[in-house]
Amino acid sequence: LNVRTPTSTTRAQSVPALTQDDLKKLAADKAVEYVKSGMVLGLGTGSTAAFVVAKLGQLLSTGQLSDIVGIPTSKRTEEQARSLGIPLSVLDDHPCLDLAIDGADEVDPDLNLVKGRGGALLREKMVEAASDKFVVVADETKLVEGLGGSGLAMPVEVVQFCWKYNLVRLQELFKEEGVDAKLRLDSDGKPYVTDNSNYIVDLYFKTPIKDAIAAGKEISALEGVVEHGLFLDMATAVIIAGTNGVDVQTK
Ligand code: ABF
Repeated sequence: LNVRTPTSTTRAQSVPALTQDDLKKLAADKAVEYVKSGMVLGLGTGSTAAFVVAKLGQLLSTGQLSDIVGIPTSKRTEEQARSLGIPLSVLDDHPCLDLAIDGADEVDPDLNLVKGRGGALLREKMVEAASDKFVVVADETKLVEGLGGSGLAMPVEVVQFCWKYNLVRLQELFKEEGVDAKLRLDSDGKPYVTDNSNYIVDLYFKTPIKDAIAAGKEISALEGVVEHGLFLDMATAVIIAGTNGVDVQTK
């Protein structure tokens, strides 16, 4: 696995040919090593984060972990955690978290992220911003040289009211870079509705975003935008599982 100049890197042994799910599970298992009994934990959303939640449930059931409280970042994660007997709470009651663990859609060399293709970006950002440490779990397909560079969506959560007005404004904002803005649809072809009853406009950049900090500020400044999927300077560690092993990159 080629790792781009992280501030610090540790390497585990290499592993034989594994599926993408195997890699996600490897990253998840490594992340759970950061969890200690008594912690208040942010529980991420998505298939990699689901492996984390499953492992936490297993450790609780065997008594290897106790007294943790989970703050789920989506209704899906809440259901999974509840089914595993993980005690749950909300930010209102636990505004300071010890640790959050979540997946990502893109990870750049400075550990900045695109998140939210799973649709849970608002709750993820709220929970992860409130966490003392935020550990990202991903497989190596998520590595990019620049955010927006994967050709896949960078989501923006918008209020339903006049969503098209905001879609056009988002498209205008990135006229120079070249972007396709599309309303996210669910499997029935209806607008996808988030856990917070909003819509999502997905931005498909033709080239990586030149200045992600500026882009984030400009998107946030649009009235009717609720949150965007740029998670900048938030991750304290990124655990990347690849065909050559597991890398832990820290800031
Ligand atoms: C969440 O799940 C999201 O922020 C991101 O969109 C997605 C990653 O999913 P997966 O782990 O299934 O690739 O972490």
